[in-house]
Amino acid sequence: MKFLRLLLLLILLPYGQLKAQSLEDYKLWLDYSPVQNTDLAADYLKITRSIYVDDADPILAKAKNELTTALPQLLGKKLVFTNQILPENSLVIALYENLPKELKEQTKAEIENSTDEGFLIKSIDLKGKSKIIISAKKEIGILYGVFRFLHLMQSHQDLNAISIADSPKIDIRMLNHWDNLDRTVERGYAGFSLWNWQKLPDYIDERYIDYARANASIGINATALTNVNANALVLTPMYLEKVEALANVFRNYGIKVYLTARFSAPIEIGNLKTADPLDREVRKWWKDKAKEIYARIPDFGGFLVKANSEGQPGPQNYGRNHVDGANMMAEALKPYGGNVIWRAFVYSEHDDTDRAKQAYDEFLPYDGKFMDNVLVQVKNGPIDFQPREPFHPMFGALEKTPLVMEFQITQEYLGFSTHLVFLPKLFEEVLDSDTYRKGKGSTVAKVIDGSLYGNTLTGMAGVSNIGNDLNWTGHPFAQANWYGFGRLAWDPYLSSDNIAEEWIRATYSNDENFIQPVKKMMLTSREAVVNYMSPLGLHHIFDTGHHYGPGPWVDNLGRPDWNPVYYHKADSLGIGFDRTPTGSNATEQYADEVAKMFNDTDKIPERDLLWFHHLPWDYTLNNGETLWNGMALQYQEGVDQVEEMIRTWDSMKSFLTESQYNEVAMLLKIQLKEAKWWRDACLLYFQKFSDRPLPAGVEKPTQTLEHFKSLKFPFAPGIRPSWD
Ligand code: GCV
Repeated sequence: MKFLRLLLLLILLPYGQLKAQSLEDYKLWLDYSPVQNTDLAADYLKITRSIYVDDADPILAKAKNELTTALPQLLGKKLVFTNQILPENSLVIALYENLPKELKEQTKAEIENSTDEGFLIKSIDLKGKSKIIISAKKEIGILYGVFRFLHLMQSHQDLNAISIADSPKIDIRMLNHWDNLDRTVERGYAGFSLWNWQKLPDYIDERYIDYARANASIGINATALTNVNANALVLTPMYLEKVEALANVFRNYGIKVYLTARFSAPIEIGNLKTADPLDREVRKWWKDKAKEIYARIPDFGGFLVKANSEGQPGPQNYGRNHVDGANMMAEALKPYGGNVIWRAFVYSEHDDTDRAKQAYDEFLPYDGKFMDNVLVQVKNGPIDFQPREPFHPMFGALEKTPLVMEFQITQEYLGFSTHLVFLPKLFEEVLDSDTYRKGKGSTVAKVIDGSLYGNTLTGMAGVSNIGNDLNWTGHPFAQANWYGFGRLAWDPYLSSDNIAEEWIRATYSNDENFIQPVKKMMLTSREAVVNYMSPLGLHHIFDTGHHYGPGPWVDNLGRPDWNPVYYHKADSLGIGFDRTPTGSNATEQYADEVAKMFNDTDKIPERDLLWFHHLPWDYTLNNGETLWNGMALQYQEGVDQVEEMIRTWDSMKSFLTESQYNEVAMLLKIQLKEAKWWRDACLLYFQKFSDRPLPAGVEKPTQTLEHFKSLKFPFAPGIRPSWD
């Protein structure tokens, strides 16, 4: 009996631990744990003494719900809602139009300056009594304002003299799910898709609601549910009914649903013989499809399209071009206010031009030719979500076409959800880059928010890292990348430093002794991964298919530009891709000032050196080291940085529950092992060309090159089952 009890205990123990861990992680940054600071808690109790909330609408009701969930947890007290706006209310949450005259007067200026999604949180004095007003022009502004207000309490901010008027700077703030209908997720590392197509439309998983809450809390207002490598079936009535059910949930959080539209859908599900965008029947098919969708989902966002890219069908299959294809769909969606988001991630197997140049070459001539409800979505860099890329030359070059920024939140090339990498640092670097298209200060952020060329429709998309893992994102710190993406889509001028701090406070702790070291760890983590994977501008040296581990030696794939050797071009003389006028001349696609900087080895930031130059192994770096030694030392530095991250995390133990500590500690250990794998595999391989010893300070390789080359991962997560 005793033995049986022990056995049972042993079996159940890990589950108990898992449960505790998952419950903590599941809450994301919406963890409303009690405010420990007693002065602040007393202030907050005063502020929430009597609350009036408009709730005569489903979105407003969600705002009230959130307060009802959060405040008792934060403050340990039941709420008192009043049903009348009274001078004695300490917290008034209402649409501007419903505010009494005296309150309108005190909020008018800020509300007038806000957009339809903006909000105001303001402490004011009325008849000698101070109170806080959360107001907005529209319901969604109230929901955003309430989430911000709760965040301020979560992060222990003084609310006594608060005055925050904030509106999003970008219109479409969107997640792109690369989720397949069989629930696998392309490049997904957090389990299966959240969308349970089999149980939809009748079964509404609680997760859909929590997903929507999390998104609304950071201002994400759009979601493309399905993979850009699209399946036409999602446009059939059976699936549209399921999509409608999701849209009904998301609408109440201000989130619009988009679908990926497979270009050949008229053939595959419409029984037509062609998908030619100039064919009358095809055009009618898309119009009818749009009508059918809007009958179900009146606020449907539109279509996201990957066409003529990596085997996806598109207008070029019929001798037409991207404008023909995009405008055909745009015409169908236009009567209902829908948009087409057309991706610019194109490169052709029939074109031997440097892959980094192809999208710009293809799209530049189309500038000004798209309908006004077409946006072109461009990846942050010209190749493919590498740990570091220079900004995409299309940003700033197209003046009349709204460009949507596409970031990848899921870590396809950054260690999946195993490595801790804080991506807002990468996003910020891109957004701050200066295109010089209208003189100094023409940053990518200004292109994206439309201010550089006065675009009226703007967008930012993030390829989601969310799955049905208990903690949503696989790695607890990967939650910060979802959070940070949302914050930057709201305001592309925020600093990654502030975002990290906001996230730490809301997720883990408000103690400075925890915040400062952990923030430092997060902010360094991006440079660490660049150092141990691809320093000095190296890129795309990943092993085939899975894009996880190193594979700089790969040279046997069907197309030259799928092979790492195409990108690093290491030989006995040196290493790097010459993209200056003596090479592929990709630099000519940038404004003169930028091209000059990239062309000149004295001016180019060293971080981009080998992206643009092929340089001898003995080339002298800024720190006086030869290129070979400097490169080797940077690989080592990446490893050292992960070791430092481990030390930091270890020293934070006292702030964490055991499970919180353990999960990250285990992941960091894997990260260290794999940082060494990257360092050793790359250096051993490049050493064959450099023919030089490893400099002092670089540790001896852990294995032979043959060993690293022999590693295969046929079942790595996220790989597409077939390229159809
Ligand atoms: C969805 C890269 C990825 C593919 C992805 C593609 C894209 O090539 O490896 O999985 O396909 O980008 O962005 O369309």
